[in-house]
Amino acid sequence: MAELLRLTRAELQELLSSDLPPTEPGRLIAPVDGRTEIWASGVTYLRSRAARMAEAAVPDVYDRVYEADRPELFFKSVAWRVGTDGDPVGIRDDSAWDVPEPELAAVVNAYGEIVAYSICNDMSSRSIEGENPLYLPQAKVYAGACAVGLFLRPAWEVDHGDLTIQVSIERDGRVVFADQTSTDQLARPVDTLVSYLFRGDVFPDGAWLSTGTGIVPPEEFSLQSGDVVDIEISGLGRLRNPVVRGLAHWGEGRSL
Ligand code: DO4
Ligand code: MG
Repeated sequence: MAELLRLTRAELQELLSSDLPPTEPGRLIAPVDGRTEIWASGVTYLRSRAARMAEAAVPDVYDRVYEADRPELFFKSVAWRVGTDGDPVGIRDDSAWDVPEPELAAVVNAYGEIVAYSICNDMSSRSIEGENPLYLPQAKVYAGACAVGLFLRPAWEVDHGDLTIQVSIERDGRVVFADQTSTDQLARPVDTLVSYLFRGDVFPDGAWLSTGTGIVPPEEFSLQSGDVVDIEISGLGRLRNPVVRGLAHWGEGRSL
């Protein structure tokens, strides 16, 4: 994947139009490798602004960033930590309030061109982020905090401004939360988010930029160990992950 993200969009388009070698049977792993980084955007939907202002001890930072020219962008994961469909996602032992964030992800090459779209689950601790915005990295970056779709759809095949994002959370075989939104509710153009990411940094193996959540469960809801998070984005497929609490399940050398 990193090699593909070192191509220009035109080169990739040409490559994908030719006959590709057949894939070998085997377990599919997350389509992120090498020096490719995962970044995320925040407070790009009204729903996210409202939920964060409600939970936060310092609410006005969310209001300000929603209105500002400069978006909130934060580092989410290096490649080796990223999970994919079927892998567990984590909730922290020291967190009391946890949610998935089902998001459209833009996959960007080394030249800053969007070449594909996929799904990202930006798992988040609301209790840690809500206590103090300076705790954001601990709320967002931990074992099992990031899972992405197994498949990428070439950007030229997708109308990314009109995709339905759905999530359901199952507990003991029952759906305990379900909701949906559309990317037409995204307050900022995706290419503007990408251009801010590339303003002050270089990504020799490209980057994924998750575009923020438009779905936040109600305040009384928190994920539990054993839940299953199921995210679907129209045209981009599905990402299903069981939830585990703490580090006990994350064995050494295991793909996260
Ligand atoms: O401001 C904190 C993170 C916001 C976020 O992850 C989102 O809006 O999706
Ligand atoms: Mg998010």
